[in-house]
Amino acid sequence: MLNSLEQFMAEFTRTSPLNKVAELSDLQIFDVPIVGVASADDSLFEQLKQPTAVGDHHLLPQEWLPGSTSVISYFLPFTPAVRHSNRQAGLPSTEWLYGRIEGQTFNNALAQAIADWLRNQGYQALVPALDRRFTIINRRSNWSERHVAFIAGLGTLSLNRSLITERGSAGRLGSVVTDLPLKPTPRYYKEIEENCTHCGACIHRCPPQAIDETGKNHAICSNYLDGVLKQFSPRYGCGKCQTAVPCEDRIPGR
Ligand code: B12
Ligand code: SF4
Ligand code: SF4
Repeated sequence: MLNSLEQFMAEFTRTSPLNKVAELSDLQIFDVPIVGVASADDSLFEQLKQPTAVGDHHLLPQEWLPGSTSVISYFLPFTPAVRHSNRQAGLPSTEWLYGRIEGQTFNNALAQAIADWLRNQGYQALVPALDRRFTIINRRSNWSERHVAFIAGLGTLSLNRSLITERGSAGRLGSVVTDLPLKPTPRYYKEIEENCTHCGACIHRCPPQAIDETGKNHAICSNYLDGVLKQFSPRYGCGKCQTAVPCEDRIPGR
């Protein structure tokens, strides 16, 4: 069943007009996603309620969808055209700005299409990011896609807090909770930041110097993004810490 779903997701990504930007010569935003599965009963979901992880408001899969058994998480890698355009220093490239805004519209459509596909097979499905209960409190959401992807075997966090997958960190994440029973993806890592070499390249890429050897200051990053929004509204973004770095499109050192 997972194979058929992955094929559906790949086809949707290849053919959806939402994954193209007409005003940028039909630029394709994302490559085909990689997919991981977590058991809805994985004890790590409970751990995310700790204040040091995400917080008490982070909902369990069963709180989103009673009776759920699996969480399907995916990473949509940006195409080389989007990634390479953002390798210059300073302001985000036009392609990256579209990747953030139009890219998220496509990401939402993909998540919705997965949920519809599952319902057509007779299963229940829910997209937390599109649910009316979804909220963000002090820059901490009640469904953190990076933490969910970590549990689903897709990759680990990093010095700058991005998730690093086997396709790198430059891309976007999404997930669907379902009562379809699926085999969980084994986690090939043990540590929270295992895929990051702590090389420090992202420290020097960050325009407002939000990153240092100890991690990333979300407030500095967020304030900088607010400034970018003022300049490029309705688009914004930055992602310099995810481009022209060794973890842009791979797990560094592998
Ligand atoms: C709020 C938010 C922001 C805030 C805060 C960012 C953050 N990292 O938390 C601001 C505005 C600064 C921001 C910036 C950006 N964002 Co943002 N953001 C979000 C959002 C909506 C929620 C994030 C959240 O809940 N954070 C929770 C806090 C607690 O996370 P944390 O501090 O990193 O967590 C630490 C602790 O949990 C600790 N820990 C302690 N105990 C334990 C135990 C376990 C088991 C684990 C796993 C961890 C753990 O480890 C973590 C690292 O130290 C998500 C979408 C979503 N619903 O998830 C997107 C998201 C994180 N953003 C994303 C992106 C792409 C960006 C930007 C690049 C902007 C852009 N598009 O140009 C930048 C920079 C990203 C970066 N380097 O972090 C992507 C990330 C993709 C990736 N590869 O990781 C996401 C997932 C959106 C998406 N749908 O794809 N973002
Ligand atoms: S650039 Fe280096 S230090 Fe920064 S997240 Fe990537 S691997 Fe880690
Ligand atoms: S998104 Fe930009 S401002 Fe935020 S941490 Fe990355 S490089 Fe710095």
